[in-house]
Amino acid sequence: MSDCLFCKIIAGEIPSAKVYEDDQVYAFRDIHPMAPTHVLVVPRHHIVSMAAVGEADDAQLAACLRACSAVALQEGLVNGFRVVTNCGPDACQSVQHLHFHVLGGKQLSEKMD
Ligand code: DGP
Repeated sequence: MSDCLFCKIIAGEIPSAKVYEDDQVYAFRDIHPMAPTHVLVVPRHHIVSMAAVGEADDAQLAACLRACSAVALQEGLVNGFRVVTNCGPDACQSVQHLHFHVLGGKQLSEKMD
């Protein structure tokens, strides 16, 4: 989508700190990190959010989860990590392109809200 921030990052029109990529997924460091490792895993094909994955390709969704695992391994998160995706206004989704936050490198909060 031409007006989507993450589509522009994937296309290289906006710079990003790449961590991982494959044919389905692009992953880069969050601009406002909430943990020592905070990476955004994004499908190359535009999907708005988890609410829209019913329309998405199974291989692409599986690739996102595998990429989260690959990023955690690559970042050395041997003691654990968290994967979060915000969906819609109640969850404070701010970029309307499905993405998974991979967080780790410290003891994360028990709170999930
Ligand atoms: P969410 O609130 O779940 O939609 O997460 C969006 C994330 O995107 C947020 O943690 C900040 C990050 N972000 C926003 N703009 C940019 C950007 O231009 N570059 C990078 N690397 N991250 C961005």
